Amino acid sequence: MPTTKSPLKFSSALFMRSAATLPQCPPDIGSEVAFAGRSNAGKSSAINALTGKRKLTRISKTPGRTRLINFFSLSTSARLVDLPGYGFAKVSKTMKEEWDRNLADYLHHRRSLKALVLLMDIRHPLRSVDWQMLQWAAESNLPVHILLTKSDKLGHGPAMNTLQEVQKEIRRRDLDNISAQTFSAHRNTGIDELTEQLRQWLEPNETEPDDEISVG
Ligand SMILES: Nc1nc2c(ncn2[C@@H]2O[C@H](COP(=O)(O)OP(=O)(O)OP(=O)(O)O)[C@@H](O)[C@H]2O)c(=O)[nH]1
Ligand SMILES: [Mg+2]
Repeated sequence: MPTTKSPLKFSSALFMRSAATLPQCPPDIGSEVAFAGRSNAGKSSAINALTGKRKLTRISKTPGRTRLINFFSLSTSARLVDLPGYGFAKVSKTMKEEWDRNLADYLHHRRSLKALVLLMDIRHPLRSVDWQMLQWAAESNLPVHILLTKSDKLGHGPAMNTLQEVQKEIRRRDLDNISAQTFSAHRNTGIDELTEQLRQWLEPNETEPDDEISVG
């Protein structure tokens, strides 16, 4: 069967649709990677920086801007997903509970979800909700790539120290399949590393042998 040999082009990302609930999501086939994290962490900004499209997904100074699950297609079978921020408290309790329920529903039941990019403001990494997400991902065998965002807010030295601290803390908790990097959407730093990780997750495996190797 022919496989796509050309690498995924993030600049050709197209908005597909927004969904409030799981049944409104696009068909659950192919592969997708979701950008998750506390409200205001920089999820939408990271997707815009990655795709080089400043207006692909909405950014605001008002936390809670992304209220729906937004899907972007990269190819016929690969998608990026911009999730609403979790832990956002400035809406009514009922509304917050409804968002959290829909988000949990997506995370637990979406079969094409292959991995998470978990974003944390580099000045406030590893809050309790982030640990909950990391714990849940580990239990669900979902790999996670952490972006320590807004790294432009710290100098290079302090940013690297924070990265090392985060890596150390993750090793201490014995969680597998978690990687981390620093990132700045404003300075466009860390994009190559993120692109590389997403390609590994989203591109079809081209190394599968055509012929069966007989053993014995
Ligand atoms: N300094 C700096 N600010 C950033 C960076 N990335 C995002 N921001 C700012 O952080 C705020 C939130 O960014 P968003 O991308 O909307 O964050 P989000 O995680 O999508 O937020 P929700 O949709 O509310 O969950 C905006 O004011 C951005 O301009 C960055 O790399 N550097
Ligand atoms: Mg957003």
